[in-house]
Amino acid sequence: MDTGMRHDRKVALITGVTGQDGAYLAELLLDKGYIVHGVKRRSSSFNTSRIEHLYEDPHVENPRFILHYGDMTDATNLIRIVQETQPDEIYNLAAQSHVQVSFETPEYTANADGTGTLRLLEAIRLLGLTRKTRFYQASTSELYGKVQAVPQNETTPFYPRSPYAAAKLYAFWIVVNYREAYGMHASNGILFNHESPIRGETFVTRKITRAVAAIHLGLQDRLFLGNLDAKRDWGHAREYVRGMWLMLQQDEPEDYVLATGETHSVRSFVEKAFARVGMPIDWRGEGVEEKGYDKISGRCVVEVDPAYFRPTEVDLLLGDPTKAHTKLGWKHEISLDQLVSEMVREDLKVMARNVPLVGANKGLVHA
Ligand code: NDP
Ligand code: GDR
Repeated sequence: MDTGMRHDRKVALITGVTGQDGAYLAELLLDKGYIVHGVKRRSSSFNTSRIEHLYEDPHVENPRFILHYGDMTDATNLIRIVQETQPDEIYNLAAQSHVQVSFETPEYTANADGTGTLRLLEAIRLLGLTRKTRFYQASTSELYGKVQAVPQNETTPFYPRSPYAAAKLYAFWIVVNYREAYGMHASNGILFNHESPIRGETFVTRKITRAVAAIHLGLQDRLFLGNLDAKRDWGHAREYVRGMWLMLQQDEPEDYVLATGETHSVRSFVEKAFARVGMPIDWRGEGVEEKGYDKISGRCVVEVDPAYFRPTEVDLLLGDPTKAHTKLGWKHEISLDQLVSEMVREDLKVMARNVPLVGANKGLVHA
């Protein structure tokens, strides 16, 4: 099968296509007329809910969205997929992407996120595609880790604070090395946190908006969180995938920060989310004793659980996206308030539809 050569359309390969960013990016590229190949993992139950709306029956002639089973830990599999698809652009989004989980699965995280990136770059090189295939690497603001400077831009020193960030640090530099050593068009997008209604349920924003919806509907009593003081630069994923695409359309490969240039605490995100369902939050107590009460009913709805504290935390992320503004013409437009409203609204719809399921899931959101 040589799916890449049958059309004059551009061909893209997305690893991590079943994830938040993979789904938005696949949608964007299909809209732009691309043929999109996606790598998905085999799982014991369906893991394609985010891309179901893009699914095409593989029996139709010349499908434009094609899925391949694969894994970042399997080099021969990646080589075969790259060979079969002959992509013009590869977007490497696949990763064990949860920071806290990386403390529990450090070796796997290094393998998938660090060495996995090397495997893909080697596939391009071994197949003689270094001139044809452009490469996007999902790098991260977690690389900045222990704060060295604020705001953070492309020249701010890295100081990773988790096995996840250390693995992504290797991936960052191996991308730079393949660019310099082999002249590949390979770019790192240093993306600050970006969220959406399809964000993974155990990342803090989605955990909060799901809980707010469930508490509002009487399906859950309270929300347990870790560090309320952590500050993040949160944007909307739909806008960030456009930035990824723009990086690969440039004449020269470079690394870019994508961020909003604003930072907010987890506590402030909680307040904004509860405000959407008419529950103003009153904070009482300090440290692990801190609790959030609904000012109107007086009911406790937020508690701190130290189980969610990380062995080493990233306290403050604030990105400076000036380079992306200037060179890519990329700028975020969706505000944090709009993002929170959209997430709460969508979770209210989901919770209202899945009342029995929500009950069954209580207590399972553990990361
Ligand atoms: P998600 O966790 O939503 O998606 C990760 C994707 O990677 C999923 O499709 C997952 O498959 C897949 N995956 C995980 N392990 C493997 C593996 N071993 N082999 C193949 N596929 C695998 O992440 P996001 O969409 O939020 O993020 C996309 C990328 O961007 C990640 O690399 C992340 O680290 C990085 N990033 C994310 C930011 C954010 O704020 N969202 C910010 C900066 C960087 P499955 O669905 O089967 O689990
Ligand atoms: P992060 O996202 O670690 O920044 O990584 P996450 O939403 O998991 O945490 C953000 C901050 O919130 C604090 N926090 C909690 N986090 C979770 N998950 N659950 C809690 O209960 C909780 N309570 C407080 C965390 O300590 C942290 O400070 C995300 C991922 O998408 C990475 O893949 C990506 O690289 C970075 O964003 C940029």
